[in-house]
Amino acid sequence: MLRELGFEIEAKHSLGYRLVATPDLLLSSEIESGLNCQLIGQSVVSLAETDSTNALARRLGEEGALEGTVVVADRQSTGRGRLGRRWESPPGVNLYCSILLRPEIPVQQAPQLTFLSAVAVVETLQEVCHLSADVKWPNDILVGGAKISGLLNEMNAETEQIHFVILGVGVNLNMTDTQFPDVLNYPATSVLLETGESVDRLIFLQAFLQRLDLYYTEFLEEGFSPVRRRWEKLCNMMNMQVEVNQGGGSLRGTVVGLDAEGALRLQLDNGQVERILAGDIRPVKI
Ligand code: BT5
Repeated sequence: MLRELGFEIEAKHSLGYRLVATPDLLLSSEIESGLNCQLIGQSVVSLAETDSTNALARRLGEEGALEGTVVVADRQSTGRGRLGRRWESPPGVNLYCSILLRPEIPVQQAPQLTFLSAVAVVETLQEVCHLSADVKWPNDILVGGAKISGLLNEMNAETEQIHFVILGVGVNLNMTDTQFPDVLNYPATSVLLETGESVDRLIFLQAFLQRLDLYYTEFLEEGFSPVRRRWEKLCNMMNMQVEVNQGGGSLRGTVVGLDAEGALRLQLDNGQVERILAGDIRPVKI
């Protein structure tokens, strides 16, 4: 069993076994121990493989799992992006995790939670990896224009009531060049590719969960404003001319911030400010 999990074990006749090396595996007990959180990480599920940590967290949520339950997998067989897109999830190198929350907020405010995880990922990259990243609306984290992390938040709700929200977080930590597929919609990168140094996934995960816990408790007490201000500081497309592609058509304007519900505020040339609820944005080259 231990060997299957990647532990290196030396067996000597009559002397028993000696553990030679522990892999960089994310074990629930190790994640939980030393975690200093109020709400997040009260229960941690860590698996060698699953289809998608978001899908598993949703199943656990439907079975009544506690607020703050964290699901982590070493590998995802069908890691998910938005709109049915795929998230590359090779084993042993990255972070794939989902956090289940049960906030008592109106349904239309649920998208605000995406920005909590975005800010927490960027600040953890800075703290643990000394790497500067910025946020791209709505759910990307970029380093020098290349995607290092993607967020996928899902909700289970009725008209007026949120049952739970799943914050899905993928961060490319130790992924190498050859582990990226040949064709991606946008350039992608990892911490290892950017800094030349590999990251201890356990340390990264714990630092991230602690930061997220801090911001989530602040959010429950003070609302969206503190997170919104932090996110706007980390967004390098603020005050920039962008094009928003919304499937059917596209819109041009200047990014002027987030509104109270997490929609992007885009000022059009005629001065009118549009609320953008979904879409892909890219800077307009002048
Ligand atoms: C996202 O979607 O960026 C959300 C990704 C969320 C992944 C996490 S992992 C844990 C949790 N469980 C899940 O099943 N999902 C979440 P989107 O904006 O649609 O971006 C997807 C696009 O990013 C793909 O079409 C590719 O072009 C590109 N891509 C795929 N894998 C990537 C990777 N590992 N790194 C960078 N880019 C990638």
